[in-house]
Amino acid sequence: MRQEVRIPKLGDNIEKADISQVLVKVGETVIVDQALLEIESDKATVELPAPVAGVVQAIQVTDGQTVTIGQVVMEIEVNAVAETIAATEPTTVAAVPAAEVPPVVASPATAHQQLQEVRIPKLGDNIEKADISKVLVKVGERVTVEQALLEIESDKATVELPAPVAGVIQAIQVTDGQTVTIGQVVMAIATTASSATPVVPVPVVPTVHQPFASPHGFTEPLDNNHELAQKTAPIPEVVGYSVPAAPTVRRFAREIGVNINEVRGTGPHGRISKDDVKLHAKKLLTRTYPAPAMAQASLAVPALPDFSQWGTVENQPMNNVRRKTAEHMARAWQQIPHVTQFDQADITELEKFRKALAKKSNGEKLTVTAVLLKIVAAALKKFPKFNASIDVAAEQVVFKHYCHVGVAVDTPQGLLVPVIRDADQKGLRQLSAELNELAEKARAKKLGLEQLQGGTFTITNLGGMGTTYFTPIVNWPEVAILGVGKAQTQPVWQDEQWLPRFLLPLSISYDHRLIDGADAARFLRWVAESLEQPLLLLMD
Ligand code: CAO
Repeated sequence: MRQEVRIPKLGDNIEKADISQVLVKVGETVIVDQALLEIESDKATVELPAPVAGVVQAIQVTDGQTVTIGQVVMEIEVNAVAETIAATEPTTVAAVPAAEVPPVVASPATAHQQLQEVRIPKLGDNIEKADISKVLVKVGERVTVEQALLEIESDKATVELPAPVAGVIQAIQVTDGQTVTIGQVVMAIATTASSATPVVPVPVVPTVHQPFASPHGFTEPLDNNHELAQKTAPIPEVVGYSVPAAPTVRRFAREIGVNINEVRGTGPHGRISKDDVKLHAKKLLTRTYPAPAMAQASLAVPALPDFSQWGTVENQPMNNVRRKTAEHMARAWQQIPHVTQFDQADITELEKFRKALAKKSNGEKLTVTAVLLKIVAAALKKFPKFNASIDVAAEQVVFKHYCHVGVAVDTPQGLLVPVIRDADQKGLRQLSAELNELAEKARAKKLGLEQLQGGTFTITNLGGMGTTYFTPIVNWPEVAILGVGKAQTQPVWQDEQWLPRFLLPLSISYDHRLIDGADAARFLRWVAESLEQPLLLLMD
Protein backbone atom coordinates (compact mmCIF):
# COMPACT_ATOMS: atom_id res chain seq x y z
CA MET A 1 0.00 0.00 0.00
CA ARG A 2 1.23 3.48 -0.83
CA GLN A 3 1.03 6.28 1.66
CA GLU A 4 1.17 9.86 0.47
CA VAL A 5 3.13 12.35 2.50
CA ARG A 6 1.83 15.92 2.52
CA ILE A 7 3.13 19.23 3.77
CA PRO A 8 1.53 19.64 7.20
CA LYS A 9 -0.01 22.74 8.68
CA LEU A 10 2.86 24.89 9.86
CA GLY A 11 0.93 27.51 11.76
CA ASP A 12 -1.78 30.10 11.40
CA ASN A 13 -1.74 32.06 8.17
CA ILE A 14 1.12 30.06 6.73
CA GLU A 15 0.22 28.88 3.25
CA LYS A 16 3.61 28.28 1.74
CA ALA A 17 7.02 27.09 2.81
CA ASP A 18 10.35 26.19 1.28
CA ILE A 19 11.93 22.76 1.22
CA SER A 20 15.33 23.51 2.68
CA GLN A 21 16.52 19.90 2.37
CA VAL A 22 15.24 16.56 1.17
CA LEU A 23 16.67 14.11 3.68
CA VAL A 24 15.88 10.78 2.00
CA LYS A 25 16.21 9.19 -1.43
CA VAL A 26 13.88 7.14 -3.61
CA GLY A 27 14.35 3.48 -2.69
CA GLU A 28 15.41 4.29 0.87
CA THR A 29 13.75 2.38 3.69
CA VAL A 30 12.46 4.71 6.37
CA ILE A 31 11.12 4.11 9.83
CA VAL A 32 8.12 5.78 11.40
CA ASP A 33 8.94 9.32 12.45
CA GLN A 34 12.23 9.44 10.55
CA ALA A 35 12.81 12.94 9.22
CA LEU A 36 12.01 13.08 5.49
CA LEU A 37 12.30 16.77 4.68
CA GLU A 38 13.44 19.97 6.28
CA ILE A 39 10.79 22.62 5.74
CA GLU A 40 11.40 26.29 6.26
CA SER A 41 8.54 28.69 6.80
CA ASP A 42 8.57 32.35 7.83
CA LYS A 43 8.44 31.24 11.42
CA ALA A 44 10.57 28.17 11.85
CA THR A 45 12.43 25.28 10.31
CA VAL A 46 10.86 21.93 11.07
CA GLU A 47 11.42 18.38 9.99
CA LEU A 48 8.65 16.38 8.39
CA PRO A 49 8.51 12.95 10.04
CA ALA A 50 7.57 9.79 8.15
CA PRO A 51 3.97 8.88 9.04
CA VAL A 52 4.60 5.21 8.29
CA ALA A 53 7.51 2.82 7.91
CA GLY A 54 8.28 1.70 4.39
CA VAL A 55 10.24 2.38 1.25
CA VAL A 56 10.28 5.81 -0.37
CA GLN A 57 8.72 5.33 -3.80
CA ALA A 58 8.56 8.86 -5.15
CA ILE A 59 9.77 12.30 -4.17
CA GLN A 60 7.94 15.15 -5.83
CA VAL A 61 10.03 18.03 -4.50
CA THR A 62 13.63 19.18 -4.55
CA ASP A 63 15.80 21.33 -2.30
CA GLY A 64 14.78 24.97 -2.39
CA GLN A 65 11.35 24.34 -3.91
CA THR A 66 8.39 26.32 -2.60
CA VAL A 67 5.44 24.17 -1.59
CA THR A 68 1.90 24.78 -0.36
CA ILE A 69 0.33 23.37 2.76
CA GLY A 70 -1.30 20.05 2.00
CA GLN A 71 0.78 19.45 -1.13
CA VAL A 72 1.81 15.83 -1.68
CA VAL A 73 5.59 15.66 -1.57
CA MET A 74 6.39 11.98 -1.29
CA GLU A 75 4.99 8.48 -1.53
CA ILE A 76 6.00 5.67 0.75
CA GLU A 77 5.30 2.03 0.09
CA VAL A 78 4.17 0.94 3.51
CA ASN A 79 6.25 -1.70 5.17
CA ALA A 80 5.08 -4.93 3.64
CA VAL A 81 5.35 -7.00 6.80
CA ALA A 82 2.00 -6.09 8.32
CA GLU A 83 0.27 -6.57 5.01
CA THR A 84 1.90 -9.92 4.48
CA ILE A 85 0.72 -11.09 7.86
CA ALA A 86 -2.77 -9.88 7.10
CA ALA A 87 -2.79 -11.54 3.72
CA THR A 88 -1.38 -14.87 4.82
CA GLU A 89 -3.06 -15.33 8.17
CA PRO A 90 -6.80 -15.47 7.81
CA THR A 91 -7.17 -15.70 11.56
CA THR A 92 -6.09 -12.14 12.15
CA VAL A 93 -8.42 -9.27 12.85
CA ALA A 94 -7.52 -7.66 9.57
CA ALA A 95 -8.83 -10.63 7.66
CA VAL A 96 -12.54 -10.24 8.31
CA PRO A 97 -14.05 -10.83 4.89
CA ALA A 98 -14.54 -7.57 3.12
CA ALA A 99 -17.92 -8.63 1.86
CA GLU A 100 -19.37 -8.91 5.36
CA VAL A 101 -19.05 -5.26 6.13
CA PRO A 102 -18.59 -2.56 3.59
CA PRO A 103 -15.50 -0.51 4.10
CA VAL A 104 -15.85 3.07 5.16
CA VAL A 105 -14.36 5.29 2.54
CA ALA A 106 -13.21 8.41 4.23
CA SER A 107 -13.56 10.74 1.35
CA PRO A 108 -14.33 10.52 -2.28
CA ALA A 109 -10.78 11.72 -2.72
CA THR A 110 -8.57 9.03 -1.25
CA ALA A 111 -8.81 8.25 2.42
CA HIS A 112 -9.23 4.59 3.43
CA GLN A 113 -9.93 3.08 6.78
CA GLN A 114 -7.79 0.14 7.82
CA LEU A 115 -7.31 -1.99 10.85
CA GLN A 116 -3.85 -2.66 12.10
CA GLU A 117 -3.50 -5.53 14.49
CA VAL A 118 -1.11 -5.29 17.40
CA ARG A 119 0.74 -8.41 18.51
CA ILE A 120 2.93 -9.34 21.44
CA PRO A 121 6.49 -8.97 20.13
CA LYS A 122 9.48 -11.22 20.82
CA LEU A 123 10.65 -10.43 24.33
CA GLY A 124 13.89 -12.35 24.35
CA ASP A 125 15.37 -15.76 23.77
CA ASN A 126 13.31 -18.63 25.17
CA ILE A 127 10.49 -16.36 26.31
CA GLU A 128 7.19 -17.76 25.07
CA LYS A 129 4.75 -16.18 27.47
CA ALA A 130 4.33 -12.96 29.39
CA ASP A 131 1.78 -11.24 31.58
CA ILE A 132 -0.07 -8.06 30.74
CA SER A 133 0.66 -5.97 33.80
CA LYS A 134 -1.39 -3.02 32.60
CA VAL A 135 -3.51 -2.01 29.64
CA LEU A 136 -2.69 1.65 29.13
CA VAL A 137 -5.33 2.70 26.58
CA LYS A 138 -9.07 2.40 26.07
CA VAL A 139 -11.26 1.47 23.12
CA GLY A 140 -12.06 4.62 21.16
CA GLU A 141 -8.89 6.37 22.31
CA ARG A 142 -6.76 8.08 19.66
CA VAL A 143 -3.13 7.06 19.92
CA THR A 144 0.04 8.36 18.33
CA VAL A 145 2.78 6.25 16.78
CA GLU A 146 4.90 4.60 19.49
CA GLN A 147 2.54 5.60 22.27
CA ALA A 148 2.64 2.91 24.95
CA LEU A 149 -0.37 0.60 24.68
CA LEU A 150 0.39 -2.10 27.21
CA GLU A 151 2.84 -2.87 29.95
CA ILE A 152 4.13 -6.43 29.50
CA GLU A 153 5.97 -8.33 32.17
CA SER A 154 8.16 -11.29 31.28
CA ASP A 155 10.59 -13.29 33.44
CA LYS A 156 13.31 -10.89 32.45
CA ALA A 157 11.83 -7.41 32.28
CA THR A 158 8.81 -5.16 32.12
CA VAL A 159 8.45 -3.43 28.77
CA GLU A 160 5.96 -1.17 27.11
CA LEU A 161 4.35 -2.15 23.84
CA PRO A 162 4.37 0.88 21.52
CA ALA A 163 1.66 1.59 18.96
CA PRO A 164 2.95 0.59 15.51
CA VAL A 165 0.70 3.21 13.86
CA ALA A 166 -1.32 6.26 14.81
CA GLY A 167 -5.07 5.81 14.91
CA VAL A 168 -8.05 4.94 17.07
CA ILE A 169 -8.15 1.87 19.28
CA GLN A 170 -10.88 -0.39 17.92
CA ALA A 171 -10.51 -3.46 20.04
CA ILE A 172 -8.58 -4.64 23.05
CA GLN A 173 -8.38 -8.39 23.46
CA VAL A 174 -6.55 -8.60 26.77
CA THR A 175 -7.03 -7.41 30.32
CA ASP A 176 -4.70 -6.60 33.20
CA GLY A 177 -3.02 -9.70 34.58
CA GLN A 178 -3.77 -11.89 31.57
CA THR A 179 -1.08 -14.26 30.32
CA VAL A 180 -0.34 -13.95 26.62
CA THR A 181 1.87 -15.76 24.14
CA ILE A 182 4.44 -14.21 21.84
CA GLY A 183 2.81 -13.25 18.56
CA GLN A 184 -0.70 -13.14 20.04
CA VAL A 185 -2.94 -10.38 18.68
CA VAL A 186 -3.90 -8.11 21.55
CA MET A 187 -5.38 -5.01 19.95
CA ALA A 188 -6.63 -3.50 16.73
CA ILE A 189 -6.05 0.10 15.72
CA ALA A 190 -8.01 1.83 12.98
CA THR A 191 -5.85 4.04 10.87
CA THR A 192 -6.83 6.57 8.25
CA ALA A 193 -4.59 6.27 5.27
CA SER A 194 -4.86 8.87 2.58
CA SER A 195 -3.99 7.18 -0.65
CA ALA A 196 -4.89 7.24 -4.27
CA THR A 197 -3.72 3.68 -4.73
CA PRO A 198 -5.91 0.72 -3.81
CA VAL A 199 -5.37 -0.80 -0.41
CA VAL A 200 -4.50 -4.50 -0.35
CA PRO A 201 -6.10 -6.29 1.29
CA VAL A 202 -8.53 -3.71 2.58
CA PRO A 203 -9.04 -4.42 6.23
CA VAL A 204 -12.65 -4.01 7.08
CA VAL A 205 -13.96 -1.30 9.30
CA PRO A 206 -17.46 -2.05 10.49
CA THR A 207 -20.16 0.55 10.21
CA VAL A 208 -22.50 1.88 12.89
CA HIS A 209 -22.41 -0.23 16.07
CA GLN A 210 -21.34 -3.25 14.13
CA PRO A 211 -19.58 -5.59 16.53
CA PHE A 212 -15.97 -6.03 15.71
CA ALA A 213 -15.21 -9.71 15.67
CA SER A 214 -11.92 -11.43 16.07
CA PRO A 215 -11.14 -15.11 15.72
CA HIS A 216 -10.39 -15.10 19.43
CA GLY A 217 -14.06 -14.56 20.13
CA PHE A 218 -13.58 -11.03 21.33
CA THR A 219 -16.29 -8.55 20.46
CA GLU A 220 -16.32 -4.85 20.92
CA PRO A 221 -19.02 -2.45 19.71
CA LEU A 222 -17.79 0.20 17.38
CA ASP A 223 -19.16 3.68 17.28
CA ASN A 224 -18.93 5.08 13.83
CA ASN A 225 -19.38 8.60 15.14
CA HIS A 226 -15.82 8.95 16.32
CA GLU A 227 -12.90 10.17 14.21
CA LEU A 228 -12.76 6.92 12.32
CA ALA A 229 -15.70 8.02 10.26
CA GLN A 230 -14.39 11.43 9.35
CA LYS A 231 -15.11 12.23 5.75
CA THR A 232 -12.05 14.12 4.69
CA ALA A 233 -8.43 13.15 4.75
CA PRO A 234 -6.97 15.45 7.37
CA ILE A 235 -3.81 17.36 6.75
CA PRO A 236 -1.44 16.32 9.53
CA GLU A 237 -0.39 19.07 11.85
CA VAL A 238 3.16 19.48 13.11
CA VAL A 239 2.83 19.92 16.82
CA GLY A 240 5.97 21.74 17.76
CA TYR A 241 8.28 18.89 16.79
CA SER A 242 11.25 21.04 15.88
CA VAL A 243 13.73 18.28 16.73
CA PRO A 244 13.59 14.71 15.39
CA ALA A 245 12.81 12.15 18.07
CA ALA A 246 10.38 9.30 18.49
CA PRO A 247 7.40 9.88 20.80
CA THR A 248 8.74 7.33 23.30
CA VAL A 249 11.98 9.30 23.47
CA ARG A 250 10.05 12.54 23.89
CA ARG A 251 7.97 10.99 26.64
CA PHE A 252 11.10 9.66 28.36
CA ALA A 253 12.68 13.13 28.19
CA ARG A 254 9.52 14.67 29.62
CA GLU A 255 9.39 12.14 32.42
CA ILE A 256 12.94 12.85 33.57
CA GLY A 257 12.53 16.60 33.17
CA VAL A 258 14.75 17.11 30.12
CA ASN A 259 13.83 19.67 27.47
CA ILE A 260 14.12 17.64 24.26
CA ASN A 261 14.90 20.79 22.29
CA GLU A 262 18.17 21.12 24.19
CA VAL A 263 19.35 17.57 23.46
CA ARG A 264 21.95 16.97 20.76
CA GLY A 265 20.90 14.01 18.61
CA THR A 266 23.61 11.65 17.43
CA GLY A 267 21.45 9.63 15.01
CA PRO A 268 20.94 10.20 11.28
CA HIS A 269 20.01 13.83 10.62
CA GLY A 270 20.46 14.64 14.28
CA ARG A 271 17.77 12.22 15.44
CA ILE A 272 17.61 11.98 19.21
CA SER A 273 17.76 8.60 20.92
CA LYS A 274 17.02 7.65 24.52
CA ASP A 275 20.79 7.44 25.12
CA ASP A 276 21.19 11.02 23.87
CA VAL A 277 18.58 12.13 26.41
CA LYS A 278 20.35 10.19 29.18
CA LEU A 279 23.72 11.73 28.29
CA HIS A 280 22.19 15.20 28.27
CA ALA A 281 20.64 14.56 31.68
CA LYS A 282 24.02 13.44 33.03
CA LYS A 283 25.64 16.58 31.66
CA LEU A 284 23.01 18.69 33.37
CA LEU A 285 23.64 16.91 36.64
CA THR A 286 27.39 17.42 36.48
CA ARG A 287 27.20 20.96 35.15
CA THR A 288 28.86 23.58 37.27
CA TYR A 289 26.36 26.28 38.04
CA PRO A 290 27.29 29.89 38.60
CA ALA A 291 27.74 30.45 42.29
CA PRO A 292 24.89 32.20 44.04
CA ALA A 293 25.40 35.87 44.74
CA MET A 294 26.78 35.38 48.25
CA ALA A 295 29.26 32.74 47.16
CA GLN A 296 30.18 34.77 44.12
CA ALA A 297 30.94 37.69 46.33
CA SER A 298 33.28 35.59 48.41
CA LEU A 299 34.93 34.02 45.31
CA ALA A 300 35.13 37.23 43.34
CA VAL A 301 38.55 38.78 43.21
CA PRO A 302 38.28 41.82 45.43
CA ALA A 303 39.48 45.14 44.06
CA LEU A 304 43.16 45.73 44.79
CA PRO A 305 44.12 48.48 47.15
CA ASP A 306 45.98 51.47 45.73
CA PHE A 307 49.55 50.22 46.28
CA SER A 308 51.00 53.55 45.21
CA GLN A 309 49.95 55.00 48.56
CA TRP A 310 52.75 52.93 50.10
CA GLY A 311 55.44 53.43 47.45
CA THR A 312 56.22 53.46 43.74
CA VAL A 313 54.62 50.75 41.57
CA GLU A 314 54.75 49.70 37.92
CA ASN A 315 51.93 47.81 36.11
CA GLN A 316 52.98 45.36 33.38
CA PRO A 317 50.61 43.36 31.17
CA MET A 318 50.79 39.57 31.48
CA ASN A 319 52.31 37.87 28.44
CA ASN A 320 50.43 35.07 26.68
CA VAL A 321 52.25 32.23 28.42
CA ARG A 322 51.55 33.76 31.83
CA ARG A 323 47.89 34.34 31.04
CA LYS A 324 47.40 30.81 29.72
CA THR A 325 49.30 29.32 32.67
CA ALA A 326 47.11 31.29 35.07
CA GLU A 327 43.90 30.09 33.40
CA HIS A 328 45.08 26.49 33.13
CA MET A 329 46.30 26.28 36.72
CA ALA A 330 43.14 27.87 38.11
CA ARG A 331 40.94 25.42 36.19
CA ALA A 332 42.98 22.41 37.27
CA TRP A 333 43.04 23.58 40.88
CA GLN A 334 39.27 24.15 40.96
CA GLN A 335 38.26 20.95 39.20
CA ILE A 336 40.68 18.35 40.48
CA PRO A 337 40.62 17.14 44.05
CA HIS A 338 44.40 17.06 44.51
CA VAL A 339 46.42 14.93 46.87
CA THR A 340 50.23 14.90 46.95
CA GLN A 341 52.35 12.08 48.34
CA PHE A 342 56.11 11.92 48.82
CA ASP A 343 58.83 9.30 48.62
CA GLN A 344 62.52 9.20 47.90
CA ALA A 345 64.81 7.09 45.76
CA ASP A 346 68.37 6.10 46.53
CA ILE A 347 70.10 6.98 43.25
CA THR A 348 73.68 6.51 44.49
CA GLU A 349 74.40 3.82 41.91
CA LEU A 350 72.60 5.69 39.15
CA GLU A 351 74.65 8.80 39.89
CA LYS A 352 77.89 6.74 39.63
CA PHE A 353 76.76 5.38 36.27
CA ARG A 354 75.76 8.86 35.04
CA LYS A 355 79.14 10.33 35.97
CA ALA A 356 81.08 7.41 34.46
CA LEU A 357 79.10 7.73 31.24
CA ALA A 358 79.78 11.47 31.06
CA LYS A 359 83.52 10.80 31.45
CA LYS A 360 83.58 7.99 28.91
CA SER A 361 81.49 9.44 26.14
CA ASN A 362 82.67 12.73 24.79
CA GLY A 363 80.34 15.10 26.57
CA GLU A 364 77.27 12.90 26.18
CA LYS A 365 75.09 13.85 29.09
CA LEU A 366 72.49 11.71 30.72
CA THR A 367 70.40 13.71 33.20
CA VAL A 368 68.15 12.44 35.95
CA THR A 369 65.17 13.78 33.99
CA ALA A 370 66.00 11.63 30.95
CA VAL A 371 66.29 8.52 33.14
CA LEU A 372 63.00 9.42 34.79
CA LEU A 373 61.33 9.68 31.38
CA LYS A 374 62.26 6.07 30.68
CA ILE A 375 61.16 4.82 34.07
CA VAL A 376 57.91 6.81 34.17
CA ALA A 377 56.94 5.57 30.69
CA ALA A 378 57.35 1.99 31.95
CA ALA A 379 55.37 2.83 35.10
CA LEU A 380 52.50 4.21 33.03
CA LYS A 381 52.28 0.89 31.20
CA LYS A 382 52.21 -0.95 34.51
CA PHE A 383 49.73 1.48 36.15
CA PRO A 384 47.36 2.51 33.30
CA LYS A 385 45.18 4.66 35.60
CA PHE A 386 48.00 7.19 35.71
CA ASN A 387 47.86 7.43 31.90
CA ALA A 388 44.11 8.13 31.79
CA SER A 389 41.63 11.02 31.86
CA ILE A 390 38.22 11.38 33.47
CA ASP A 391 35.19 12.10 31.27
CA VAL A 392 32.94 13.52 33.95
CA ALA A 393 29.91 14.04 31.68
CA ALA A 394 29.92 10.46 30.40
CA GLU A 395 31.01 9.03 33.76
CA GLN A 396 33.83 7.22 32.02
CA VAL A 397 37.56 6.83 32.38
CA VAL A 398 39.50 7.27 29.15
CA PHE A 399 42.50 4.94 29.15
CA LYS A 400 45.08 5.96 26.57
CA HIS A 401 46.99 3.26 24.78
CA TYR A 402 49.74 5.68 23.92
CA CYS A 403 52.25 7.19 26.27
CA HIS A 404 53.23 10.82 25.61
CA VAL A 405 55.13 12.31 28.53
CA GLY A 406 55.31 16.06 29.04
CA VAL A 407 58.30 17.67 30.76
CA ALA A 408 57.93 21.07 32.45
CA VAL A 409 60.55 23.48 31.14
CA ASP A 410 61.45 26.75 32.79
CA THR A 411 61.78 29.39 30.04
CA PRO A 412 62.28 33.18 30.11
CA GLN A 413 58.65 33.65 29.03
CA GLY A 414 57.32 31.24 31.64
CA LEU A 415 56.49 27.58 32.16
CA LEU A 416 56.09 25.42 29.02
CA VAL A 417 55.42 21.68 28.85
CA PRO A 418 56.66 20.11 25.59
CA VAL A 419 55.61 16.52 25.05
CA ILE A 420 57.81 13.55 24.20
CA ARG A 421 55.73 11.21 22.04
CA ASP A 422 55.69 7.45 22.59
CA ALA A 423 58.22 7.69 25.39
CA ASP A 424 57.63 4.02 26.19
CA GLN A 425 59.01 3.01 22.81
CA LYS A 426 62.27 4.95 22.95
CA GLY A 427 65.69 4.22 24.40
CA LEU A 428 67.48 6.37 26.99
CA ARG A 429 69.76 7.98 24.41
CA GLN A 430 66.87 9.05 22.18
CA LEU A 431 64.82 10.30 25.13
CA SER A 432 67.76 12.33 26.36
CA ALA A 433 68.36 13.85 22.91
CA GLU A 434 64.69 14.71 22.44
CA LEU A 435 64.44 16.23 25.91
CA ASN A 436 67.43 18.49 25.23
CA GLU A 437 66.10 19.50 21.84
CA LEU A 438 62.60 20.28 23.12
CA ALA A 439 63.92 22.19 26.16
CA GLU A 440 66.13 24.28 23.87
CA LYS A 441 63.29 24.95 21.46
CA ALA A 442 61.02 25.92 24.37
CA ARG A 443 63.53 28.44 25.64
CA ALA A 444 64.05 29.79 22.10
CA LYS A 445 60.25 30.10 21.53
CA LYS A 446 60.50 27.65 18.66
CA LEU A 447 58.03 25.00 19.79
CA GLY A 448 55.13 24.19 17.49
CA LEU A 449 51.64 23.86 18.99
CA GLU A 450 51.62 20.12 18.28
CA GLN A 451 54.73 19.73 20.47
CA LEU A 452 52.77 21.13 23.41
CA GLN A 453 49.69 18.94 23.01
CA GLY A 454 48.61 15.37 23.64
CA GLY A 455 50.52 14.68 26.85
CA THR A 456 49.28 11.85 29.07
CA PHE A 457 51.46 12.50 32.15
CA THR A 458 53.88 15.23 33.22
CA ILE A 459 57.26 15.28 34.93
CA THR A 460 58.40 18.48 36.60
CA ASN A 461 61.95 18.54 37.87
CA LEU A 462 62.88 21.45 40.12
CA GLY A 463 65.91 19.63 41.50
CA GLY A 464 68.33 21.56 39.34
CA MET A 465 67.23 24.66 41.24
CA GLY A 466 67.69 23.19 44.68
CA THR A 467 64.03 22.51 45.62
CA THR A 468 63.38 19.35 47.61
CA TYR A 469 59.68 18.42 48.00
CA PHE A 470 56.79 20.36 46.50
CA THR A 471 53.15 19.88 45.51
CA PRO A 472 52.80 20.25 41.72
CA ILE A 473 49.38 20.91 40.19
CA VAL A 474 48.03 18.14 37.92
CA ASN A 475 48.26 19.14 34.27
CA TRP A 476 44.53 18.71 33.38
CA PRO A 477 43.13 16.68 31.58
CA GLU A 478 45.86 14.37 32.84
CA VAL A 479 45.38 12.78 36.24
CA ALA A 480 48.84 12.79 37.78
CA ILE A 481 52.15 14.66 37.78
CA LEU A 482 55.56 13.67 39.16
CA GLY A 483 57.56 16.34 40.96
CA VAL A 484 61.31 15.78 41.30
CA GLY A 485 63.44 17.54 43.91
CA LYS A 486 67.15 18.01 44.35
CA ALA A 487 69.08 14.81 44.99
CA GLN A 488 71.45 15.21 47.92
CA THR A 489 73.85 13.04 49.84
CA GLN A 490 72.33 12.07 53.17
CA PRO A 491 73.18 9.64 55.95
CA VAL A 492 71.16 6.43 55.71
CA TRP A 493 71.12 3.72 58.42
CA GLN A 494 72.03 0.60 56.51
CA ASP A 495 73.68 -2.69 57.57
CA GLU A 496 74.10 -1.46 61.13
CA GLN A 497 75.90 1.67 60.06
CA TRP A 498 75.34 5.16 58.72
CA LEU A 499 76.16 5.33 55.05
CA PRO A 500 76.28 8.35 52.72
CA ARG A 501 73.61 7.80 50.06
CA PHE A 502 72.46 10.05 47.23
CA LEU A 503 68.69 10.49 47.73
CA LEU A 504 66.26 11.91 45.19
CA PRO A 505 63.02 13.49 46.58
CA LEU A 506 59.91 12.49 44.65
CA SER A 507 56.42 14.00 44.90
CA ILE A 508 53.31 12.81 43.11
CA SER A 509 50.14 14.87 42.86
CA TYR A 510 47.07 13.05 41.57
CA ASP A 511 43.37 13.36 40.91
CA HIS A 512 41.76 11.63 43.84
CA ARG A 513 38.56 11.05 41.85
CA LEU A 514 40.39 8.34 39.93
CA ILE A 515 43.52 7.49 41.88
CA ASP A 516 43.55 6.31 45.48
CA GLY A 517 46.34 6.89 47.95
CA ALA A 518 47.37 3.24 47.79
CA ASP A 519 47.58 3.44 43.98
CA ALA A 520 49.82 6.48 44.26
CA ALA A 521 51.99 4.84 46.93
CA ARG A 522 52.49 1.78 44.72
CA PHE A 523 53.22 3.89 41.64
CA LEU A 524 55.75 6.09 43.41
CA ARG A 525 57.47 3.16 45.12
CA TRP A 526 57.74 1.36 41.78
CA VAL A 527 59.38 4.45 40.25
CA ALA A 528 61.75 4.76 43.21
CA GLU A 529 62.73 1.09 43.11
CA SER A 530 63.32 1.23 39.36
CA LEU A 531 65.67 4.18 39.90
CA GLU A 532 67.47 2.18 42.58
CA GLN A 533 67.59 -1.11 40.64
CA PRO A 534 67.06 -0.40 36.93
CA LEU A 535 67.19 -4.13 36.20
CA LEU A 536 63.65 -4.29 37.59
CA LEU A 537 62.55 -2.60 34.38
CA LEU A 538 63.55 -5.68 32.46
CA MET A 539 61.45 -7.94 34.64
CA ASP A 540 58.03 -7.13 33.08
N1 CAO B 1 68.68 16.47 41.56
C1 CAO B 1 69.99 16.73 41.46
N2 CAO B 1 70.51 17.18 40.33
C2 CAO B 1 69.72 17.43 39.31
C3 CAO B 1 68.37 17.19 39.35
C4 CAO B 1 67.88 16.70 40.56
N3 CAO B 1 66.57 16.45 40.68
N4 CAO B 1 67.85 17.52 38.18
C5 CAO B 1 68.80 17.95 37.41
N5 CAO B 1 69.92 17.88 38.10
C6 CAO B 1 71.21 18.22 37.63
C7 CAO B 1 71.48 17.57 36.32
O1 CAO B 1 71.86 16.22 36.51
C8 CAO B 1 72.54 18.44 35.78
O2 CAO B 1 73.73 18.14 36.42
P1 CAO B 1 75.03 17.80 35.64
O3 CAO B 1 75.34 19.02 34.87
O4 CAO B 1 75.97 17.45 36.69
O5 CAO B 1 74.67 16.66 34.78
C9 CAO B 1 72.08 19.79 36.22
O6 CAO B 1 71.26 19.59 37.35
C10 CAO B 1 71.27 20.56 35.21
O7 CAO B 1 70.30 19.74 34.65
P2 CAO B 1 69.27 20.32 33.57
O8 CAO B 1 68.24 21.07 34.28
O9 CAO B 1 70.03 21.05 32.56
O10 CAO B 1 68.73 19.08 32.82
P3 CAO B 1 67.54 18.12 33.19
O11 CAO B 1 67.42 17.20 32.05
O12 CAO B 1 67.70 17.45 34.49
O13 CAO B 1 66.26 19.02 33.27
C11 CAO B 1 64.56 20.46 32.52
C12 CAO B 1 65.71 19.55 32.13
C13 CAO B 1 63.96 21.00 31.26
C14 CAO B 1 63.57 19.66 33.31
C15 CAO B 1 65.08 21.60 33.40
O14 CAO B 1 66.10 22.30 32.73
C16 CAO B 1 64.03 22.57 33.81
O15 CAO B 1 63.64 23.48 33.08
N6 CAO B 1 63.52 22.40 35.03
C17 CAO B 1 62.55 23.34 35.56
C18 CAO B 1 61.17 22.71 35.51
C19 CAO B 1 60.15 23.62 36.13
O16 CAO B 1 60.20 24.83 35.99
N7 CAO B 1 59.21 23.03 36.87
C20 CAO B 1 58.25 23.76 37.60
C21 CAO B 1 56.97 23.56 36.97
S1 CAO B 1 55.65 23.99 38.02
O17 CAO B 1 55.89 25.52 38.30
